[in-house]
Amino acid sequence: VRSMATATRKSLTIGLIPADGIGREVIPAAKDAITAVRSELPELKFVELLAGWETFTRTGTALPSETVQTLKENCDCALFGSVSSPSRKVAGYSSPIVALRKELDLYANIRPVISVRDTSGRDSAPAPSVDLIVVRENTECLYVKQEDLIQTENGKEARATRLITERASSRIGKIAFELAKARPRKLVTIIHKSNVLSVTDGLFRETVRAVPGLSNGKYDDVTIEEQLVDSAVYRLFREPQIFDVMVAPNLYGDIISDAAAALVGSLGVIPSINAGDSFVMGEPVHGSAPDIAGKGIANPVASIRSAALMLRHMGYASPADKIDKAVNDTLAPGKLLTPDLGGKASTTEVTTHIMSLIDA
Ligand code: GGG
Repeated sequence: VRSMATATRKSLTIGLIPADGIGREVIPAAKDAITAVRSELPELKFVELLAGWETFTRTGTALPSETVQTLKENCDCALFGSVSSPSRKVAGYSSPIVALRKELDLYANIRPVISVRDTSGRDSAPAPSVDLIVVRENTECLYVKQEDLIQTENGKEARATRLITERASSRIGKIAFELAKARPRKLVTIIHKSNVLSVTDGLFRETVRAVPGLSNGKYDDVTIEEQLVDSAVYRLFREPQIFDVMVAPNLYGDIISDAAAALVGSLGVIPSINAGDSFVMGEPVHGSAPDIAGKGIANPVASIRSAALMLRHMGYASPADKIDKAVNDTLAPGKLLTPDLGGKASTTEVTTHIMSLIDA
């Protein structure tokens, strides 16, 4: 979306936060991919940082202040792996990724979903080609996590605050229009449910719709459409090719991007960046996958692509292109795939192959 000044940078310090589960297997692969394109980057420095459920169980905090301080003071960007937050409330625990996005004001979660090849396995009905970006607001909605549980005469009652502000909706809207402007189809679809949530989603919808009018004609060539979130999911599965840039409040964006991943074979190939005005953090969309953690079969592609997306966002387009090309050339023949894509390859085999193509 925007390039952070690259010309003057003499070194690039990248915070690595593998966190939990397969994050520890795929973030090293992303580090290797960045290292493989080092000749096109300033001097690289990597800093390993702690966060996550395992860190919480050992230290009593899921996001040590040292991690946040190091990111703010010493790092130019970061890569986050995946976190295994428990589904029940645990005293003193709070999701570190949600906290980090807020702490660093990484207000835009940008998730491109692109099909590389037909992974449906059906010769007669190939999967439709998908090329869309989910732009998810990253700091508010239900993720402000203001929840209360009270006891009433009829039993327990739980409430959550859903925060939607004009400021956050406007800045995420700008990101969506900026991305759409640079794409061939130049289409922004606003995802909401303002027929029911007319105040909160109504504000999101109106604010995003108002962005072009406040931009001195900059986005006049971008078409705006809108879809109720339920209908958007239906149409996403029926005719994904109708979408280009989908912009959504936090929770809808989270769900839609996981759903869209099913259209391109696996969550294991979907990258993202968490972007703010002065910092960017790459992050695979997948979670910590405890069922396969430690088995060496996690798909490294989402993390490697997240590294490329992060570099591209910072203005390092050429090394990002090299990484993306090596990933696509690895996936396209369909021969070297991890089990999530129907193959038998290991994390190391896929990573090594991608690296060999970068070096070629
Ligand atoms: N890399 C994405 C990720 O870790 N997803 C799992 C997730 O969203 N977890 C939220 C949490 O555990 O706090």
